[in-house]
Amino acid sequence: MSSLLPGALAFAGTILYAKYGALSSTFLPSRVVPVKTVDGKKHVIFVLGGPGAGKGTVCSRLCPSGDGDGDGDCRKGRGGLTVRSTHAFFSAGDLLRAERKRDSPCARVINDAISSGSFVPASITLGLIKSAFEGSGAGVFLLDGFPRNEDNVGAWEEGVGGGVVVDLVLFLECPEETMLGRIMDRGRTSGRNDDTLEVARKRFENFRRETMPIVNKYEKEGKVVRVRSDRPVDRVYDEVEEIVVKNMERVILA
Ligand code: UP5
Ligand code: MG
Repeated sequence: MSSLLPGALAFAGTILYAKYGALSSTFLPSRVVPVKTVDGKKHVIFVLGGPGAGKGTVCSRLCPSGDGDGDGDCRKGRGGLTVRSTHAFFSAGDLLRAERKRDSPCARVINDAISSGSFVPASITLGLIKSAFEGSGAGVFLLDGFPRNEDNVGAWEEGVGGGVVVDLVLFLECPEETMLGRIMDRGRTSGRNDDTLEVARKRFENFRRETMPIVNKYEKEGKVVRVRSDRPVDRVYDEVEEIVVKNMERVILA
């Protein structure tokens, strides 16, 4: 019974956050009671793959937060992913798109990078990720679309380092023509100004040139788990869920 308490308090804390969205960031973390992990640290799974590989699709299904409070916490997952905020999902791209809508000094830099298919400076992206993590009581984060290049990895290692343990890099493998087809389809309704043929080509080029070396680097460290994502969504999801649940069982204290 007592082991349920941290989860229950974390849940209450995020409800408070939803209700009093204006709570200052210094006040908020004291309300968020973290889920306990085996080593007392936060853990992360980097979810990588080309544009349109299906990163957002599987992560949001693992983590259908859907409660609009912006804390990324996942309380309605299936299977082993239960009602406590054991894990949270953040998409680096979504964090950047939200930030560019604000009247922030970074908005223009973010918009220029996204709309040209290049990468936002690492310090901006990492700042948003760190704030998102700090506002969550989850033990394991699924981080979609980061790190994208050497700069991102350097910023992560310097700014986060061993403070958050990188458990896995979940890499969604998909042929480029399939990804391009998906982006073009989605572009009809997504409203994303980077879902055009011209920008998509640039995104693929940057993915091959800058992101693949990162995947290869983590592969040499034995951290990469590959999942083929050119298959029906349910099959991709089932395989990903198994990997994530196994990792959670290893990391989260009951
Ligand atoms: N779909 C998904 N899975 C399917 C399946 N198995 N079968 C059939 N259809 C499937 O999926 C794309 C589309 O395919 C959807 O319509 C879906 O229904 C369908 P989605 O899950 O959205 O794919 P995802 O991999 O998330 O594709 P996305 O386009 O979001 O990937 P990107 O990596 O290009 O975009 P992201 O949002 O991460 O980044 C956008 C930009 O932000 C970058 O180009 C960059 O400018 C900037 N950025 C940074 O600078 N730094 C960062 O760290 C992150 C982003
Ligand atoms: Mg996405």
